[in-house]
Amino acid sequence: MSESIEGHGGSIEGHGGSIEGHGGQLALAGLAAFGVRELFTLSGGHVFPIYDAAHQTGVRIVDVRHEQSAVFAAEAVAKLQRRPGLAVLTAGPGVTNGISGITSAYFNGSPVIVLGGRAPQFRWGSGSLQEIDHIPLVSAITKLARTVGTTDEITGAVYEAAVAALTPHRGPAFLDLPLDVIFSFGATPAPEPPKIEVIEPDPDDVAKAAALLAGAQRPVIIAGSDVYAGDAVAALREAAETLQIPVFTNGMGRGSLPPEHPLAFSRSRRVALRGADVVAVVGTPLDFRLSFGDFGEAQVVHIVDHPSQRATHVTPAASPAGDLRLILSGIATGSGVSGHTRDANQSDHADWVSMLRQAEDAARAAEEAELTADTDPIKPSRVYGELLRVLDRDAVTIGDGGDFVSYAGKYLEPAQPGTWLDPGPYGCLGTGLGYAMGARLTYPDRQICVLMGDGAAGFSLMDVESLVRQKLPVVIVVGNNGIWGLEKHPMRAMYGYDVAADLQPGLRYDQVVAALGGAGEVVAKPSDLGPALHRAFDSGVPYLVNVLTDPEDAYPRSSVLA
Ligand SMILES: Cc1ncc(C[n+]2csc(CCOP(=O)(O)OP(=O)(O)O)c2C)c(N)n1
Ligand SMILES: [Mg+2]
Repeated sequence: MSESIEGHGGSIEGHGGSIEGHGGQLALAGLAAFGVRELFTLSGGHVFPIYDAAHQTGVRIVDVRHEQSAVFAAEAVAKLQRRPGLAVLTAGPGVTNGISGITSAYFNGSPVIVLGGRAPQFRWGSGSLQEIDHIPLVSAITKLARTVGTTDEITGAVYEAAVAALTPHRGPAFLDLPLDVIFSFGATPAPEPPKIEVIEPDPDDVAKAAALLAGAQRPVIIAGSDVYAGDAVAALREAAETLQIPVFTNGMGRGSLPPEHPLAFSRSRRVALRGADVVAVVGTPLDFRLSFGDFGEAQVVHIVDHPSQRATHVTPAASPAGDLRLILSGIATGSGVSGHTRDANQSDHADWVSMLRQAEDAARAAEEAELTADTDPIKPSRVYGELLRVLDRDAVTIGDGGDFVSYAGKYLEPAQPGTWLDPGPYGCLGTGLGYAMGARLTYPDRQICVLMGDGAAGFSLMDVESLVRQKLPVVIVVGNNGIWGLEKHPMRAMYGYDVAADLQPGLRYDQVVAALGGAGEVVAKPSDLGPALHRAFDSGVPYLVNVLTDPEDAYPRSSVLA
């Protein structure tokens, strides 16, 4: 079979398993087998050959107004679709503008590929435009970072980068392509169909974890992003149902069990962690979101997708590392549990589950007043009370902000896995519109809704222009309290005053969106929220609902920084 893709002055030929073309064509050829259908970028001459290759091969070019949005969009694609998301950044400032996005992908274990331009190597050191060695800048925040030295190597290097990004523990990979390398022509063998290594867990580690969970009286599972990334949601559910273990979730793990599932819990986490005798944390680090793995008297089982992810600051009672499907299935079947069968050892934990259900129900009942609060100014919780009525079960919700997004995490309940995007433990503001772009491209027909603080809005709102131009409608709900709430309230509490924490009150972010070609409106009364949200989802354009919320309202939290 012979395939030919005509390029600008070149062609990519498949003759007996070899491909030829310019550097851009050779780069995209390296990703052909990975299902990459789009690239996110902001124009720069250093990477024109990649655009030419995309243009010729039907890879959609989605261009943005700040490189961080390109990387965040690629990350959303990677997170939601579990395949490489591609960002193409021009040399120098293009790459450095992408650094927060790459770092977020690194913290989130997202398989993002960043292809950077690079000043020509034939006169390296002479002071070419945008000449900087990116590799030292990105080495600490990628799984693989290197400069491709010859045109013939490009396909193989890109392929290798994609395999590295997809191999657990997943994460971003970076290549830069010097101007003289990418504009030249070369030839290379066609890559083999990719095989991603399945990491076999140590059976003794699995047996230890299985025995602890099977023998526990008051077990709890906390499932995080790698459960979704590792396609282990079904295995998680099997383990939870077989052993009757209550499940809490964070990150992309949210929605692994639908909210109505008898073992799905969210509000009673504190009660659960205080009362548990065994806590199994699956596919997420024992970081600040999980009190650093300190659950009082409970024994900790840390289940990770690669040995590198084992916590070093705690000593878990067991820590199986490897393919999460294998580990969770092993736990479900009592794999390697010696001395007794799982059934004989298993209790149904009925009292424990029902105690947690009572705590859960009580917390939910107490929230009702918050969700329906009819105050002036509007309480942020009321925004979520209204959204819960409007959102479809498969809606993708995205959080970008401080307190306003903490409420989103609390009140929005993803009904399916892979429908919630937050910035993850790196906590970078500004993910909002990039994530929305990636989500809209992934799901052309679903509701895509960004929950944004007014402060967070400043980082990416200009990319409404990119969304409008590329016909990617999304709904943006801004909790406009006129402050950097998650900073102002803590600073006041600490110092008795605050600085650098005020924004313009009542700012018309909706008019910004309208000026960029979208639409929007201000909402100042609780009763206007519902109709405004319906108009937003019906509008078919990027639409910003600018909700003026109460600046005195502070999300109740125990710790901000540690
Ligand atoms: C890029 C970046 N800069 C600064 C911060 C620190 N920070 C965390 S939350 C927050 C306040 C967010 O304010 P806003 O988006 O208005 O949400 P609110 O808390 O007011 O609801 C800030 C500044 C951060 N996390 N990321
Ligand atoms: Mg704010």
